Amino acid sequence: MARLVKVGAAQLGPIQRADSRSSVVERMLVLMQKAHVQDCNLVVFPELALTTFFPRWYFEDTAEADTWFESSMPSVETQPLFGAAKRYGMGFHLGYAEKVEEQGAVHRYNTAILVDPSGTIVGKYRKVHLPGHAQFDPKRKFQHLEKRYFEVGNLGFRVWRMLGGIMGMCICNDRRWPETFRVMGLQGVEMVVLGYNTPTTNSQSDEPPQLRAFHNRLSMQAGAYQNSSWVVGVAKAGREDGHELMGGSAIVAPTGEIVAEAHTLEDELVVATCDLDKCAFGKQSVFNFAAHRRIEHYGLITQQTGAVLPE
Ligand code: ING
Repeated sequence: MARLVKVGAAQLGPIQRADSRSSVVERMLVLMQKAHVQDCNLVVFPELALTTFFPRWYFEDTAEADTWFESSMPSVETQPLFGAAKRYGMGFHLGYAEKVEEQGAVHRYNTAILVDPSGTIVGKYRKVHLPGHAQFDPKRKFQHLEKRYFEVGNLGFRVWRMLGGIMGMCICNDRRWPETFRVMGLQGVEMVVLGYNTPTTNSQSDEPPQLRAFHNRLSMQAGAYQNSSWVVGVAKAGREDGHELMGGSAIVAPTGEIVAEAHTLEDELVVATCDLDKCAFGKQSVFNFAAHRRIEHYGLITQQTGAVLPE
């Protein structure tokens, strides 16, 4: 019996600074309803899906950025998403800015959760690879201040049994680092879901947009192929207060092939039926880790952070 998961990659168009969470949740509920009509088992929303991509804005007092964070999940504004999941019997993945008190101190993370079809949060992930910078950088065409507003995630790269398979999560820049997928691959992951907010242009160079779109696909396709896992990458896209974010939401098969892709920069549901059993051949052959990996030669990967050049 094939283990099928019908996935709805729920790309969001732009969210302006002035847009309320409730207005965004309304848009998300429309996408969940569309997914329900198509019998999806899982809906995947982007990174920081409830608000504009606020790390583009510099706040001298970082407490001013707290308006973009969620202090509870579900919250009053997001509760309808959990209700819809339960009503439809459909799981979902949501990215949001998390403000939490732990060990007697307040922490702020770029977070994502996995919610099962009963509307229960079954997994949480906090973004490990924070791109950009912590201080205002006048040399950049625009700011990317994730290192200012978020701490490095402290939950690692875990997997969870859900929807009959082994699910994993990461967030945006994480997809560019092979370690992200490999750590989940070493736990048998069969579907990695991730959201992203990726500027169409580079704040430090004249990198052409089509090259950045290529890197987006390359990162997700490589992660999928090299770990024989499905990968679902979902954009927040379009022009937010004058700043362009790329689209390109995609569902990638364990072979590395893109099976469905967004074609707009708006709210768009991209649907594919993913057979989790398609992961098995790669895991038993070319990427049979137990048979082929040689960890005695991989030491530098965890012993060294930056590159050390030869004499
Ligand atoms: N955004 C971008 C991303 O990794 C980036 C930042 C773009 C870094 C291109 C390097 C190259 O997709 C987030 N939110 O991580």
